Parts: sequence; structure tokens; C-alpha cells
Amino acid sequence: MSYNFSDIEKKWRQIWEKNPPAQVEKDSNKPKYYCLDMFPYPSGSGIHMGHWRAYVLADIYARIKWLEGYNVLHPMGWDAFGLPAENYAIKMSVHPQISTAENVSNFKRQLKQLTAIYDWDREINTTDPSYYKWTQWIFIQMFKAGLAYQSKTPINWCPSCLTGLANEEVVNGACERCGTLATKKKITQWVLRITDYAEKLLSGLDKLNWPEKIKHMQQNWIGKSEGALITFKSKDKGGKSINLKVYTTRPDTIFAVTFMVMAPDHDLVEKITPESHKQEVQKYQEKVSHMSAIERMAEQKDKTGVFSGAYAKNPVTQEDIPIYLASYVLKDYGSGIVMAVPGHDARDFDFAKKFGLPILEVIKSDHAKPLRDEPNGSPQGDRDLIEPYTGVGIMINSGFLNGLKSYPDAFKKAIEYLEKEGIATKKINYKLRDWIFSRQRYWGEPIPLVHCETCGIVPVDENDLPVKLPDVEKYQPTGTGESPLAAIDEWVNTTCPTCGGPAKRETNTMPQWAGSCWYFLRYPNPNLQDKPFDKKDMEYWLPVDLYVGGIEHAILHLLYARFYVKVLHDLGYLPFDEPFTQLFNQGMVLKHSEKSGLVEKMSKSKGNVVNPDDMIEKYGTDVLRMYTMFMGPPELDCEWQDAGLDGIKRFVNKFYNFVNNPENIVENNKETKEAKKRIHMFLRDYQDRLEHFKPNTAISAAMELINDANSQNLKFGKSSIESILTSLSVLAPFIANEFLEKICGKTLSQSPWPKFDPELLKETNVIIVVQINGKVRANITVAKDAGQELVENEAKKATQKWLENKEIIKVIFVKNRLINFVIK
Ligand code: ANZ
Ligand code: ZN
Repeated sequence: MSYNFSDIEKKWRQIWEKNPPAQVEKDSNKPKYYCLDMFPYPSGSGIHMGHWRAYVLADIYARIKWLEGYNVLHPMGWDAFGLPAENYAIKMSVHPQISTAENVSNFKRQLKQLTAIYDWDREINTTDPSYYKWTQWIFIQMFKAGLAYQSKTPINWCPSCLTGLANEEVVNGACERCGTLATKKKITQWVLRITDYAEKLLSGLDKLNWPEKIKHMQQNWIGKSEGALITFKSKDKGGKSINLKVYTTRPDTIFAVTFMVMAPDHDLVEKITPESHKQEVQKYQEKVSHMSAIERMAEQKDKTGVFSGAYAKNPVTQEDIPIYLASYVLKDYGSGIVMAVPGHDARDFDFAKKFGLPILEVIKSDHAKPLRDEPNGSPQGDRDLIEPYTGVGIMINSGFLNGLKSYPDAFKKAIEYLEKEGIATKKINYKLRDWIFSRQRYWGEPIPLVHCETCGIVPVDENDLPVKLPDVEKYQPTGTGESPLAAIDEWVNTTCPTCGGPAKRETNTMPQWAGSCWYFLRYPNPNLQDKPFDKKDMEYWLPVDLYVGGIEHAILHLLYARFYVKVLHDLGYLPFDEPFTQLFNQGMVLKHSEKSGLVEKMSKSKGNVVNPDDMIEKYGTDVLRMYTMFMGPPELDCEWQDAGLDGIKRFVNKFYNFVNNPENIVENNKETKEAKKRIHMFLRDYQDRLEHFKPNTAISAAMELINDANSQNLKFGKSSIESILTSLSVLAPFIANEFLEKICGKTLSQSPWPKFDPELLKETNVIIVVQINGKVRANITVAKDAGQELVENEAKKATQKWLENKEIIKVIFVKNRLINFVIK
């Protein structure tokens, strides 16, 4: 018999629509669990399988916690400001409000098919004035705290989107949205002082249960380095003494500095360049000013540069060293000037080779080959280095540093000495830059500030929030550095909240990230009128226990949201300072593309999209939910395969036939010991795998159970059936509820998450021999009939020291007896 999913899914959909299970309990004494998905941008093309994969995963954990008796908050909303809606408005002349509303309703219809236990009463839309009122309110608190300021330095500019971009939005030199190469543009911008939080953003990572990869990405982005600011004496073109400060992380190499490099656009270039070199220097400056960030970064080996004609004095050796300009030194990092140590730094090395500059060694290493046929340890300058030695070692040729270990001893001693002489100060540097926060586009939150001739820049009175986005006739970005809002005189002209005089509104809007920096604070009470969030709710519900979303947000959203929470915490609004305790990044859904012949990320342009609507129609929600989890380990990119979907369909059929056959079900007291043990073995494996984020293999455990039941003719008591159905309900809620009702006369809210009995499994343990290349290395105890996956994991743990850095090319597994790893 074949399972007719459509009647059953229809029936339960209607029941749950009227009576949603797992509603949040108000003022509950239960422990809470806050399970959050990264809310989607409601695009015109509807939800895709990538959404399904992430959202089903999160829903599994929300459901488990609910069945375990937690008060579960599992909300959903719309991150709806941003460029696509605006671009669509420009193309079709539809107000973004209208197209967004249409998209949201389509998204919601599609998301409902997923049958997550979302609390739809808590839906959030970032473009809703009652929501962005508080996005603006938070900005005002930041402004009042001195964390928002105006800046006129050149910023990243997308010549296609015609807007400024944050550093985080420039990926490999290109606009994160449209891929156009970013240029620089000097316009007045609103900037948030995220750099004030560099240290807290860094140290806060330690206590988070996040993938190491994401933590590393944030660490690298924040880019902390410790070093010193060292003063080198030089003369300006008129012969007057001038101090040049360099930032270095390697003060230990001070004796090996053979030249100095300044950023070509550094303010001091003009001052030091003598008349004789002016032309050459200006020519080079001109050339670099036309180079994109990509080109500057691409200058790997082949460095460019020019001699400035000026010299500086090495403060320890008193030697004169030439000052060069080169594109590899960036103006806005450190001091924009470096002391070049070609002997121990790769970029300086390439530069010195190209310009024929001396290379000195101050740390002993074998990383060099003698130039002439002289024994090792030949005098200075006689070794022709193949590459610079950048590691740690013993200091040589370095006066008072000789014999010390370069790090930390020589590093410390050099700073100490230079500080005493008054030529250096310790300095910690961060790569993180302040956050360019204004956009010259229409579809975003207006920045709630007013420019008054008498009072200067004044925040809008909080009672007058929200500053509503006005209607415009033209959504087109102007390209002048002003947003389309600037053209609406009635809106721009206002009165000053402080003095009542005439004033003009700020016409820039916020970036698309503003609304998502705090939305998780709003879900506990999205309709709160007089506050963004309630203190009691914050104490109970926050931080988020599990956050599921894509790795593309590793730095952007996840860094910005942490920043907002830290600021709100420091301003006294929040009792916690990290928003997301646990983070899980799901992999992408890939599919073979006829066009390219490759397995690629599903996308319209590649023509390899699978539409969830079609799949629901053909297979139903249960099968699609299960398949998106069965595809592979959830953290990895996985390939969509129709055959896999049919495989799950066959399993669901088999399962249906098993539970639908009354002969397989007996009274509880008639259940055999074997059957009982088998159920508990299943519960243990299933739960263990889910706990370790392996829903794919948890599904295998269910498949094995049904196979064994069929082949061994096992009959289960009603309580055991209830356990199986409750377990599977987190993956396949429809079929589980249907039979829970039919067989046990219960609903899910009456069936708690089953517990397995370890006592029952004890006597079923067996000893397995673990071999490596045929040699016995360990014995492990596992449950009888344990599958390969479980045994393999245990066996690897027991033989870790033999497997370290080894590649396993084959695994031989004999159930209940042995496992053998064949390694290279
Ligand atoms: C001398 C030296 C010797 C350096 C050596 C490195 C190795 P991080 O760790 O990324 O902070 N530097 C400083 N300012 C720079 C700028 N504006 N543009 C390009 N490079 C700059 O890197 C700090 C190191 O990068 C500094 O230490 C400096 O070179 C260079 F064996 O000074 B170092
Ligand atoms: Zn005023």
C-alpha cells in the first residue's frame, strides 16, 4: 500500500492553523529555549531549498526542546529593507512597500508548508514603521553616547549601486551586492565607532559555542596586533627636522631596517620630497590613485614604488636609510609608514630585490643560501636569501639584542630600550575600521537626525519617532552622494527639536544591516508600544540559545549584531553582552547544472533551482523535510539528487506500512525483550546523533529500526510505538501525528520526548577489536549491533594517537567484532 500524504497533510495543516502546537507560554515557570533562524530577505523569487535546509534544521531542535518540556520561542520575520526591492521599484515603478508586502505574503505561504513550530503571532517586519521606530531609537542612543559621528574621508563607493559601502561589504575589492569593483569617493558619511569595541568583540568570542571557523574569521577581521610606534628622525625638503612614526609588530628586527616605505597618498609625502624628486613622485602617486584595491592587492611579487629623495635615520644604528613610496603600504593602517626589514618580511623582501636595496639578517636561520661558496655564517650581506626568514630564532648582528630569542625576549627588550630612550611607545593595532553606516539610497530607515544652523546636528525628539520614509516619485539613486530623499523639500525642511528654528532632515538612510542587528530582541514582544523590548523578557528569553544560518554572514551580520548588543549592554539596556550562545552554520544546497555541467549552488542564473512548491505537491512536507536533512551532514554543502528524494519517499512508505499494520502492534505487556531492547537502542542512537547535529544519520537509525523490525518480525507495544512516533515527529510531523492519534489516541503535546533506558542496553554490549593496518591497537565496548558510524567514531577516539595526521584510505567493519583502519 502506498502512503497518501496529501489527505493527511491537509487535515493536520487545518488543525494546526487553528490551533498551533508549541505556542509560547506567558509568565511560565518552565526553562526557556530560544531557537532562532536568520530571518530571510523576502525576495521576489520566493524561498529556495537553502532556506528549507536551514529552517528544518532549526525546527528539529525547537521541536525537541518543546517535547522535552521547555518553553520554546521559535519565531520568524522579514528582513525587508535593502536594494533588491528598490531596484524592482525602479524597474517596475512599484512602491517597494507594495512589492515587499507581496513578497512577504508569498514567502509566508511557502514557509507555512515547511510546518515549523513558528509562533506567527510574533512576526516581525523590519520595514514596518512600528519596528523601525526602534531601529531609529537605538541609533539615537548611539548618537547620544558619542558612538555615531560624521566623517568626510574617502569611503568605498559602488559605482553601480551608487552608494557608499562599509568595509565589510567590500569583498575582494568588489561590492558585496552586485560584484562591481568598488571605488573611493569623498562624501560626508555617518560612521559608527565599532572600533571602540574591538577588544570586547575579540575577547567575547571565547565564551561562545560557535564554529571555530567563524570565530577565526571574526578574529582575523578584527585583526589585533601588538607592537610599537617607533620614531625615525628625518628632514623635510627645507632641511628642518621632522619625526616619522612607523608602526611595527617586529621591534626585534630594528637592526635590520634598511629602508622605509610610506603610503603614496600619505600626508607627509609632499613635505619630505625634495624638488629634485617631485616629478617622479607625483607621477607615481597619480598611477597608484587609479589602481583599484584589487590591483593593489594583486601586486604580489612584482612590487611597484619610487624613491622619494629623502632619508631617515635608523634610531639604533644611526645609519641613513632611504625613504620609498610603495602601493603595498596602506595609508590608513598603523601610521601609514613602515620600517622595512627585507631580511624577515616577505613584502619588504620582494621590494628590496626589485629596487636593489640591502638585505640584512638579524635572526639566525637556514632559510638562506650562501651567495658565494663560503661556509655558513659568512659576513653580513654575503648570503643571497632565497626567501626571508619570518619565524622565531636567535638574534644576531643586533647589538644589545644578540643571543636573545627574537620573540618574546628580543621583542620585549627592544620596546623597553626604545621606550626608555623616548623613541617608541607600545601600541596595539586593530584592522577593524569604523562602520560606514549611511547609504545614499531610498529603501532604508531614515537616519533620525536634524541639521540646524544654530544648534548643529540634533537627534529627532524620541516622541516624534518614527521618522517615516516619505513617498518619492523617483527611487533612482542620484549618484551625487545624496539619497533620493534630498529631493523632497517638504520632507527635508523641518524645525529644530531644540530651538524650533528652521532645520533640515538628514537624508541618508541606514544600511540593510541595521534592522537585523537587534531583531532577536524584539521577538519576545513585537507589539510593545513604549519600548523596543522589555527588561523582564530580556532576562528570561535572551540570549538566543541556538542560532542557525549561513556562513555568508560570518562577519557582516554576526559582527554587527554582537556590536549592537554590546553597546546596548553598556548603555544599561541589556543584562547580557553576547546575543547568540550557540551558532550553527548550515551548508549550501548544490545541484548539477545542465548549463555548465558542474555541481553548483542552486541559482536562477544557473538554471538548477528546485522549487519547493513543486516538491511539496509531488512528495509532501514530511518527505521534503526528511530529505533536506538526509542529504548529508548539515554543516557541509550537499548535492540535491532526485534519487535521494525517492529513497526517502520509499522509506516513509515502508514506515507507513509498518505502523499502519495492526499485526505489528501488541499490548505493552506482550512486547518481547528483544523488541524492547531494539527500541531503546534506536532511541539512544537517534538522540545521540541529533544531539551531535547529525540528523542525516539519525534518519539512518530510523531506517535500520524499521528494516530490523521487518526482517526479525519484531512487534512493538503501544508505548514503544509512541516513542518512535514522537521521535520521528521532529522530522516528519504529519505522519507522526496521524499515527499517534490513530494508535495511541494522543497528540504531540501529550507525548513527551522519550527517554531511553541505559540499563536495558548494558547487557547488550560487545567488545570490538580496533586495528590499524591489521595491527590490534585497542579494544572498545559498544552496544551490540551498533552500526559502523558509531563504532568508527569510538574507535577513532581510542586510537587517536596512531591516526593523527594520517589519511584513512579504507575502513573494514565486521559487525560486533572488529574494525580495521587502513592508513597511508
Ligand atoms: C617591521 C617588520 C619586520 C614588520 C618584519 C613585519 C615583519 P599586522 O600584523 O598585520 O598588524 N605595516 C605596518 N603598517 C603598515 C601599512 N600601513 N601598510 C602595510 N604594511 C604595514 O602587520 C604589522 C606589520 O605590517 C608591521 O610590522 C609593518 O611591517 C607592516 F620582519 O615592521 B613590520
Ligand atoms: Zn536648532
